Amino acid sequence: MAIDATLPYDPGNIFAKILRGEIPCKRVYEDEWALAFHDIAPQAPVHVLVIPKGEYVAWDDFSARASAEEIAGFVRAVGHVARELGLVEPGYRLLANLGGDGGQEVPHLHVHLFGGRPLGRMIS
Ligand code: IU
Repeated sequence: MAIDATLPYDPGNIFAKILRGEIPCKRVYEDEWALAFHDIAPQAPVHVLVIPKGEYVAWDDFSARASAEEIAGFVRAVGHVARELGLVEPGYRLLANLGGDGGQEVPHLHVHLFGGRPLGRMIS
């Protein structure tokens, strides 16, 4: 079910549990700022989620509240994962859903990284 991205952060959300190690994930990469893991329902041959370690519901509060260090760390982690997966050539797609109209289902910011096949104009 899509979420309201203006609600306060819920530490009981599933990605918070993954970050705390309470629920397993297929980890791709982790550093001080971010964790990357395979999506459980992949929409492409490569479908990885990259999440910040801080408590942010979505792009909105992350872009408004996160420190420059957190933002830089997260953005660098996304780029690093894509490079490590060999996706720069032939290419990839990043996607962040926000709120009900965006179709966001998990209330912890996550960037989808899609690749491994030609992706067409959009994934909707
Ligand atoms: P969305 O941007 O919030 O719509 O995407 C949530 C994604 O999280 C979606 O692709 C799910 O398949 C994925 N996911 C997951 O990888 N592990 C989980 O335990 C749950 C959702 I719940």
